[in-house]
Amino acid sequence: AWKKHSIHGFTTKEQFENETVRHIETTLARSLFNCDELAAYSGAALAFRDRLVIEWNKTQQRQTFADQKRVYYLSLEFLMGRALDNAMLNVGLKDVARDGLKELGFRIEDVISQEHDAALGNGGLGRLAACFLDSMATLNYPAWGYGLRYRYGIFKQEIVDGYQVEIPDYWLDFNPWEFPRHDITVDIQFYGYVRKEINEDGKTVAIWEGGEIVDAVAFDVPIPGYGTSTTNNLRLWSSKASKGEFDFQKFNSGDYEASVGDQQRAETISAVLYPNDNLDRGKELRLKQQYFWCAASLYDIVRRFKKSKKPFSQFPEKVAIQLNDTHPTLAIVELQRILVDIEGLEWSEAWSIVQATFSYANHTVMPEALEKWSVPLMQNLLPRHLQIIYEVNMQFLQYVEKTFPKDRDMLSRVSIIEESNPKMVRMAYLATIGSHKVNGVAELHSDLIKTTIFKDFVTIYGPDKFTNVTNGITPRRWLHQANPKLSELIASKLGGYDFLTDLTKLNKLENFLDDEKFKKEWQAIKYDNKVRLARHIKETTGVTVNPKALFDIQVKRIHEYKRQQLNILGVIHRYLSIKAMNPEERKKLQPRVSIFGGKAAPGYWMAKTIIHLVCSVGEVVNNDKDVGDLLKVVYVEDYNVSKAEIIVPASDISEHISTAGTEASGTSNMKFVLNGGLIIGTCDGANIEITREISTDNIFLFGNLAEDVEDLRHAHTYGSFRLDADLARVFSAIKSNMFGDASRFSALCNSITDHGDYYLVSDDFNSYIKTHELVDEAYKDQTAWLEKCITSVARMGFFSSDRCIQEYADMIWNIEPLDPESS
Ligand code: 26V
Repeated sequence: AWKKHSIHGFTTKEQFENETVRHIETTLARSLFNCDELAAYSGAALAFRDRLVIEWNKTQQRQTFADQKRVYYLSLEFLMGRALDNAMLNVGLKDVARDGLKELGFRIEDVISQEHDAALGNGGLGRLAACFLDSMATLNYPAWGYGLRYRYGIFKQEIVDGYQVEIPDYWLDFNPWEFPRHDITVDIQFYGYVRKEINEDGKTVAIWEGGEIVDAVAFDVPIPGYGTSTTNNLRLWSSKASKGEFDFQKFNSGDYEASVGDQQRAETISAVLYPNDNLDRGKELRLKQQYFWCAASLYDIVRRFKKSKKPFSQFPEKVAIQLNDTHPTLAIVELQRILVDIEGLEWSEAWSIVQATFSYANHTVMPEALEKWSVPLMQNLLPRHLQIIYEVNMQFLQYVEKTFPKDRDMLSRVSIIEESNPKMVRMAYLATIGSHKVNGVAELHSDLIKTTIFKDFVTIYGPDKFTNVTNGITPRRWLHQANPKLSELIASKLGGYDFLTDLTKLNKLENFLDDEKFKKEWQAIKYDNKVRLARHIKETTGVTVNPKALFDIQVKRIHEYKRQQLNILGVIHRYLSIKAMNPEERKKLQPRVSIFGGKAAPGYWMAKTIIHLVCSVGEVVNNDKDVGDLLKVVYVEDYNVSKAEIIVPASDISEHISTAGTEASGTSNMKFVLNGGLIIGTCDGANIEITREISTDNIFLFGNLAEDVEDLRHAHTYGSFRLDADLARVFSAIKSNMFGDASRFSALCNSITDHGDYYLVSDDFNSYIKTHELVDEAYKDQTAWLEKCITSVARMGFFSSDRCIQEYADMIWNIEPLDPESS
């Protein structure tokens, strides 16, 4: 009887217009007479949302019915960016929407740009999670994402007088892409104490009592796949005071300040994304966030499994849980607690289930980013979980002692508990012990973790537990959406858009390297993309840049290891060279625009100093009449996903210049090459595999190798090192107050000249400068340059996140796709 009521989404322009107008007039209760771009966005978004919801419901039903194994991707960050453009393209109705909006009097680009980015992440790790969701849906995998619904995403960055200023990012005013599920709430317990009790079977059981309860409320976000009706779910948890806990007594007795205080404390848990990446500060609220989200997600997953009435022994056949870094490691402990304390399983049976369920991806080797939680903090907040961690550790250490009796130091090295003061829980070790697979995110990185942080664990478990899955990016957002003209040109040559779902098909582009018309079109598209970025730069910074100049771009979080300081010191070197030239020499120079963008963690003082140096250099260089178009230096404010969609397609060369061995993978390197830009980079992270795919002819590599870093650092510490002469000149210029009061930059300069140059800026400086000269040289031959770009794009197939998800699915999760057409 319900069948005849089943709803279908719009497919024609007229239907789209009807739906959009209906939403504007009824859902939003607005008159069409004062319909602005924001209203048009809202109406269009709601029209597309309806379409997604229909497929979303069907997908969830289908997946429940099929009863296959599902994967749950636990990530504290999902850097989604905008949803409307993506929904239009994935559903295949962007052209319909463009025509419809035009008839209603709007340009589709203006409508799309009304949307606020969903910026629930810091950088690469969060964007990777977003690309994975896209690929999992596109490949029809039954997959859910679980995260936190932060009220404030990553802060908005303003540059004021050359300094970063942070503005809160309140993004939830109007968010048509989320569905509150007030019926799906979970009680989450904190603090309290553990009591032991003998139950009726004579077994000792642990009972966690007391403390406080906070409610987790589910908000669901539909994740459409490209060219498939599969629409997966991203579930984000929001915290609120539990009904039972909210103190009406206090409220009624007039002490509503205290009562509202309790409420605010509860809501604080999901209030804000921590804006650090790569620095662990061990704050209690962060641990609360982690447990809140893990406990809610695990409750949800176990509840879903229990509906199937299967025994828990089959849990790992139905459930795979992927940990995005160590942030969700408490989920391991929570599942063990549920199985033992609540479901009554034997410890060892429960632990086998846990290990078979979880897998852990490591995203950094930088020691300051490795999570550790103080034992007293955990004892207070999660007393039962700490007991479980101690028990897991004891059994693990007993095994290690038995297996490696000769290595007495091994026990203290591999113990989950670091014997410091206070004692610390090492989350990466716990994640490794509780998982059946551990992976790094690029080959070099996966090798490095096996020889550094997890060396002993390779000895203990054997090498097969550790594997590599090189990161990837979704070609839907990072080619088709960000660079529609290039995507169209490629499609015209390859006979359709199949490359968007099988990126290796790009290799056929190499057949067109002699096609002059094709190459002209390619070049024209790059130029248009540069004009678009130049316009953005003009509007936001006031600086005029010449789109004919070489665009040299470094956009990513600001961090010493990523070495934006190397870049800006190189720019100063270029400036000094220009100043020393006569007009004849200057004429032969290749004009350049050096473009920087990225946020510094609010407490990361050195990173903020780097931003200030870039802005100060820009101030001088951009106003120097001797220089003109030969060099411009700009800082693009508030780099985020939607800005990346403008910036990435406009690069001639981009910089991926981390100290060798420090950048786990990098993913923007892939985005830039896929959009027909070349890169200058170190032998680090995925740069190495990009080189292998596209060949050394098409990339500008420089600098020392990871294997030499230790010795070079040693040379700095023991004084057997001399500062590069060019770099010394750059420092003199800074010290002469050429870029304003030099004292503002002294800590930055001293870190290189006096404090060990940990990131090896001086060691790589000469090779960096020389390599940039090669770039200038190569750019002069525009035909050869263009051929390098096209060849590189043709060889980028490997870096699709589809390939990456396929590897996770086959090697780690052991899950099968569920084809929507087959049922
Ligand atoms: C760590 C921490 C430490 C505690 C405070 C908050 C916080 C937030 C994020 C992180 C993650 C650091 C690791 C990370 O972001 N790794 C990046 O992962 C990318 C995706 O695999 C990879 O491309 C980058 O090279 C890597 O730096």
